[in-house]
Amino acid sequence: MSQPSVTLIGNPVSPYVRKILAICAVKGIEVAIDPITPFRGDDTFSRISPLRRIPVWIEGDLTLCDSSIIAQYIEETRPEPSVLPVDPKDRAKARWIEEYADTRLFDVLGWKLFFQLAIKPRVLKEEIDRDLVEKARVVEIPETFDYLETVMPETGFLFGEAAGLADFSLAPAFLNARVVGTEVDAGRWPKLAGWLGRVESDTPLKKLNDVAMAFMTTKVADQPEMMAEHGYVLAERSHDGGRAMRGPMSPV
Ligand SMILES: N[C@@H](CCC(=O)N[C@@H](CS)C(=O)NCC(=O)O)C(=O)O
Repeated sequence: MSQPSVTLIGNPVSPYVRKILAICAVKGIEVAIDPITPFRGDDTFSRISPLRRIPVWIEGDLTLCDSSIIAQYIEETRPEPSVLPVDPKDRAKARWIEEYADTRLFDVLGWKLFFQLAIKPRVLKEEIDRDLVEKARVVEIPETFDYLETVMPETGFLFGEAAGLADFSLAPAFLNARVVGTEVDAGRWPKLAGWLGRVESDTPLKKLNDVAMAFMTTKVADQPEMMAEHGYVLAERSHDGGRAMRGPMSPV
């Protein structure tokens, strides 16, 4: 099989990587994947991703960091089918939801839960900040879910009958929260729970979440092969540096 013209660096445990892979699935874009964990990136990875973050999109002489920049580039270069609503007001709202997902939601579900409870002990071999986790669970996550409940539709997806950028930005981090014990309580946040159920079962996120789960339970050395077994084309070169190292903006 010939190598796709795009390489995506990053593994599907990252909600930001699943955002991009879901958009690629909707638009039928083939990518070769280098499924590294950012904390294990090599020196070349530091050069092309100065924050040592995933995802990174490489296409010819273009290298892009940041899932929002990548998503926008994909939408501009492969507009069909669009992952944005038609109405300019709705487009702006969709971009706000992406921003909220990438900042506040990931702050609480990603950095304060998953990073503390899974990445620090397992990858970085560092101590968990239990107070931070407790505050996130008791105060910050409920506040975040309260807000999200106000933007959720009764049926369908955030902007209609097809899932798009806003849905694929928000939904992935809930898997990371779930694997460390935090679920959306459907009694307290019924619209959020209903929407999440639909995105996780009726869109490309279903398969991506399965792959993310498989990734988490596979030894590092076997992870690329596992991705290939799930039908992903592997990049010819890996940026895995073989050792754990924090990025310049990883929180404590
Ligand atoms: N704003 C960035 C955030 C990407 C990000 O934080 N990725 C995480 C993985 S989920 C990462 O690479 N973290 C490594 C680090 O910050 O050191 C985006 O949208 O791509």
